[in-house]
Amino acid sequence: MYWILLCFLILPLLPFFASAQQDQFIYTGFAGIGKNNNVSLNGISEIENSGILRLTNETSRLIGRVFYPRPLRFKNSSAVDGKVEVASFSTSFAFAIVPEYPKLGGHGFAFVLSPNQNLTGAQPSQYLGLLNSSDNGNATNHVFAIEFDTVQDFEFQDINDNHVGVDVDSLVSSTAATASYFDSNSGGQQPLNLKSGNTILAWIDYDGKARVLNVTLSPISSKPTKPLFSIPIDLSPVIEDDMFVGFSASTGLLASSHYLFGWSFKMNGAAPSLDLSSLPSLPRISSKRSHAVIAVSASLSTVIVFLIAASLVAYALYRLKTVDIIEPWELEYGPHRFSYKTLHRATKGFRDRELLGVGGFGKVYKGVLPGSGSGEEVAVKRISHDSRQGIREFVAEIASIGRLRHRNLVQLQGWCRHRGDLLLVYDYMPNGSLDQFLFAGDPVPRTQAQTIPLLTWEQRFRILRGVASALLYLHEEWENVVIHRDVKASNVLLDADLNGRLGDFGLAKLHEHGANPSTTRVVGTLGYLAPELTRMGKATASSDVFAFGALVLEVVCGRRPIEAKALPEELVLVDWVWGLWNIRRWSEALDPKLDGKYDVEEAEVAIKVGLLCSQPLPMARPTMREVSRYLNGADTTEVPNIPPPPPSGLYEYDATPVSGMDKRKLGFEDFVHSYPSSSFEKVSACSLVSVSGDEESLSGYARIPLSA
Ligand SMILES: *[C@@H]1O[C@H](CO)[C@@H](O)[C@H](O)[C@H]1NC(C)=O
Ligand SMILES: *[C@@H]1O[C@H](CO)[C@@H](O)[C@H](O)[C@H]1NC(C)=O
Ligand SMILES: *[C@@H]1O[C@H](CO)[C@@H](O)[C@H](O)[C@H]1NC(C)=O
Ligand SMILES: *[C@@H]1O[C@H](CO)[C@@H](O)[C@H](O)[C@H]1NC(C)=O
Ligand SMILES: *[C@@H]1O[C@H](CO)[C@@H](O)[C@H](O)[C@H]1NC(C)=O
Ligand SMILES: *[C@@H]1O[C@H](CO)[C@@H](O)[C@H](O)[C@H]1NC(C)=O
Ligand SMILES: *[C@@H]1O[C@H](CO)[C@@H](O)[C@H](O)[C@H]1NC(C)=O
Ligand SMILES: CC(=O)N[C@H]1CO[C@H](CO)[C@@H](O)[C@@H]1O
Repeated sequence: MYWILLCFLILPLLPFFASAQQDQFIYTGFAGIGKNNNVSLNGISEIENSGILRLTNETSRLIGRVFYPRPLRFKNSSAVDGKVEVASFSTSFAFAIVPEYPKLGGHGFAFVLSPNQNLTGAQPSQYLGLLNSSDNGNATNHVFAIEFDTVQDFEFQDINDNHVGVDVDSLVSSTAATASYFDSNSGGQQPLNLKSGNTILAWIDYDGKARVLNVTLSPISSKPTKPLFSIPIDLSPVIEDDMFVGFSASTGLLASSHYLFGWSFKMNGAAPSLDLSSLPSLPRISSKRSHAVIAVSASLSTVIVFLIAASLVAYALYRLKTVDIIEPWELEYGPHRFSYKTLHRATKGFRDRELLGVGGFGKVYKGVLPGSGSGEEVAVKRISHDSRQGIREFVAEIASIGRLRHRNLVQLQGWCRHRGDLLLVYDYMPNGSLDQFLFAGDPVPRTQAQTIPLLTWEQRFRILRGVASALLYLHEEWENVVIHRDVKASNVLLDADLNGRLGDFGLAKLHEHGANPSTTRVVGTLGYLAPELTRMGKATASSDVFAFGALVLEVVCGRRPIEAKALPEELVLVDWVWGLWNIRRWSEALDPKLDGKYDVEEAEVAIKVGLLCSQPLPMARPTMREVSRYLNGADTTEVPNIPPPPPSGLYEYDATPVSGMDKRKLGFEDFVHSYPSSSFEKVSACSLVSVSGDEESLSGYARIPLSA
């Protein structure tokens, strides 16, 4: 017993090397490893005192790598019989990804085999420090990687923002799978969140004879019996005789800290296994589990199974007894109340086929209200509310919102409370959301986006006027001031005549009241968030104006407020347009898809309004009343002159606009970071929707027609 322990203690402390043919090494933590002798660090990677190897921190657009310092021999091209076979190899490592903002990774890391350690010319962000835009996909790269990618890049046809992919000389993965692991207890694949901040073990095994590559993940030390994927692949064309092995990670506009806790590798054999309990771990994650705990938990699990069974029975009884419990106070808001049964039937039991979209606030289903002749089409939004506390305020708020009426608002017809869920019934908008139309030509998986026609200039301008008048109504024309808080293209829905209608108004406010009243949450979407909002967290009419400005520019330019695929790499739309305005070349900012067919005066007014609304100082921005007047007048001389771009030279046309974003982000970061880590989850639970290249993670939903 003890000698086993002793081996565990002594052996893994230092890497050891067997014969040249059977290269193998194991790092159980990286403490005391000579930086240049035993591993090569490059980029910003660093070994922390705790023995954790940090590939990147949360600074934007950086690359961090680590390599085993000597190349390993993978094949022998000069073998006599001409049969060039890649040696089998196997590796195992423990990693964690801690994103700067919960749920928004940036960008991921990869296990890599490369002919050299410096990967010259490689870019950060979506390129993961492996390749760049000009050499991506070129077979001369000889770069083989398994990516652990936390951002969905449509450019590379990524399947989602939580996947593992096989990259052969290209960031377009030849095989990709959503991160998950095989759980032998349940006998099925369990989902795994790469950017959860928890330690994850990965195994990569290549059988050179059978030419089969296996990739396996697990949150615990023991290797699952089934890999995540097992694919036939011949690595001989991509692998050169001598290759370096290591890891490369990168950050983009959004960033994550990427950590490695241990790494083992072996040629022609299974890599020595890593034991999570003997590896260093991040301070807030207590992964240490003594054997005693496991023994106790075994017996505990029996108890838990019993408890679950008991509560299932109780739940079943509860269900039998009642479907709808109406509390007295709910009757106060009577007229708008639908019964759960009605909505359940209207949406055919909330089945997935009726799903119109998934947004920050919940799922939206299409429904047909029973009764009335042909049946009225509605959109039903289902919002889960974690605590029953506060649901009364929720409903009061909803009931008052239900009294808002404006031709450019998506009408709320009624509501229903069912246990912890709130169901909101809206008019059905047959033409889906505005962003779907604006970005119709972009490659979009899983929709028939190609069939969506482009919006003409007249349609765009009318939509902008409509949204402006809806916001004016919310801000000034109703009995109370209503702040929308989440103005963005995916919240602008189009009715049958392609009029713009603002949806989701008031909901953001409900989400700012957390279960814990002492915390508020940032609600909004990066790129539309006014700088003061990210600092103070207090939404005002002028933060809505800021978001409207971002929307105007988006509609006029046909680009997202923050775009990863543009210019050098990332484009902050307002910086770019402001730069062009300043040098009197604003017409270049107009959506090229319009093909020059637009009204010059209207376009100039729109751009001016967009910029006026985007001013960093809230006081400087116009009110919605002024905005409405400018748009309706469509007379550019009536719109005030645009001040020069905000100082510090952030808005030059030619310069990479990233530094501008950093400034903006700083405020955001301060805000988010000023909360205890427990409230991070809450922030993420609402609609901190990400930015463009990065945004794809969530904008996928916006492309299915998202009504109400
Ligand atoms: C690290 O490298 C140095 C020089 O190559 C070598 O002497 C030393 O034994 C290595 N340390 C370990 C732990 O392998
Ligand atoms: C990340 O690392 C870089 C380079 O080591 C450093 O300049 C930067 O301040 C670090 N950022 C954070 C947030 O620690
Ligand atoms: C490669 O193969 C040739 C022919 O079999 C042999 O002479 C040579 O030693 C091998 N080289 C290495 C490095 O194994
Ligand atoms: C890249 O690395 C190789 C060795 O791996 C070295 O010979 C070469 O000089 C390096 N190039 C640059 C530009 O650092
Ligand atoms: C891409 O990398 C190659 C080297 O692999 C380099 O020659 C080229 O200049 C790089 N291109 C860009 C746009 O950085
Ligand atoms: C691949 O790279 C090589 C050398 O860098 C270059 O000559 C060739 O044109 C590139 N091929 C493609 C398809 O880009
Ligand atoms: C890869 O996975 C398959 C299927 O589980 C298994 O039969 C095979 O032995 C594995 N190969 C390696 C090299 O681990
Ligand atoms: C452009 C577009 O898709 N228009 C559609 C909007 O919705 C109406 C009613 O469903 C359709 O008739 C239009 O074709």
